Amino acid sequence: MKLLYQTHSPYARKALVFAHEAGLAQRIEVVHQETSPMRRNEHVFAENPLGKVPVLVRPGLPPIFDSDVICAFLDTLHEGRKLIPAEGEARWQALRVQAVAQGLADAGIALRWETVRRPQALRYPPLRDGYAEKLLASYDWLERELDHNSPIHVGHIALATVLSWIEFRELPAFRKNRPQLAAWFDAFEARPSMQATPLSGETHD
Ligand SMILES: N[C@@H](CCC(=O)N[C@@H](CS)C(=O)NCC(=O)O)C(=O)O
Repeated sequence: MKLLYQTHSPYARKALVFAHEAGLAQRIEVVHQETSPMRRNEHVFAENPLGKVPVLVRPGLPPIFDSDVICAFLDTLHEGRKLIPAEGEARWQALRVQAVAQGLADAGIALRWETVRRPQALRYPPLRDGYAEKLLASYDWLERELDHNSPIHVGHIALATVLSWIEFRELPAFRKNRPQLAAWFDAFEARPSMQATPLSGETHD
């Protein structure tokens, strides 16, 4: 299988870290692709009509996107403990943490448009502030609601990869006054799956 990937995408890294945690990384060839809504990438559009990474290209089968769906598919390919719990409250907790992590990535990208990506004259400060507020409220929620001690699940993977990206892009900081979240993240970042997938590179708009 090939993973259309970007070394500075939190979503792509989430899929790859999931593959490492599931013991599937050896079966995946990582292919770097630059994407931006202002820079059409034909290789990516050929597999995903949204023109976004990650995409999992499977031999003889249709490509799979987005990162949530790739993780769900990968979880069917291994015999170990499932990283997306099948039932009960454990399932809903994993999926809601994943939803918050996805929202953090979405809001973080939107915030970057309003701070560094859009030409200065087209930026809109009230929108910037609204996205920053979503980040801060989500950090507070995570400090209260994250299940630090449960076995690793897809929500943890999505969260660690997005928090790492938030620090990489110097978005509003999450550590101050959130000791539990910070300690959990530091421990997760030391895992081999995270160490094997460092972030690098700039966005090309
Ligand atoms: N919901 C998608 C989001 C994917 C996404 O936004 N990827 C970015 C890279 S960080 C992208 O390729 N953006 C290009 C574009 O918006 O055209 C997922 O979870 O995979």
